[in-house]
Amino acid sequence: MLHEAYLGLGSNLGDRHANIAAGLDYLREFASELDISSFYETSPQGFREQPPFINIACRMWTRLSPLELLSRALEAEARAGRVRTIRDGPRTLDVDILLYGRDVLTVPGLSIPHPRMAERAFVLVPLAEIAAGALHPVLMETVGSLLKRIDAGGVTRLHSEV
Ligand code: GSY
Repeated sequence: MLHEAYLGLGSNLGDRHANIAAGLDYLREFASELDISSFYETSPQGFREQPPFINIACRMWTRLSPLELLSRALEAEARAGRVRTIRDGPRTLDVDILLYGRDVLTVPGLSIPHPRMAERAFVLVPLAEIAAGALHPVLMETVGSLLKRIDAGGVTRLHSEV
């Protein structure tokens, strides 16, 4: 059975475009369809003393379970050479599962929907571009409606997918 999942990708170390493009190539191995937002340059949120990020969102249809998808997300990060040092610090590639259909799930290492997505402009702006009508199954609001509630400053559209 195919499941619709939304992922967010980000990079602020090394060749940010290449890191995200490589992450997308890897996702294509197990996505039967992949829709990709534009690339956005975004100011760092959380730990602010770090370089700007490039963030994107994508929608896929996949046969993978949430935990299988998590394991592939971690593999994509590892392939990009990600080393976990400072919490919330710079990274070559970050791959977060944002939504998985309307599933609500919390297990060690994984919460779906992503627990901080509703407060993050770097998530909601790219996501709203491809899925303004997608429902957050806990807040019971669409992505477009969540975006209207936050300050979307610090997010600049660069270009569509390369
Ligand atoms: O999991 C998200 C990593 N991250 C980001 C990010 O991807 N983009 C921006 N702009 N700020 C961030 N802070 C953290 S942590």
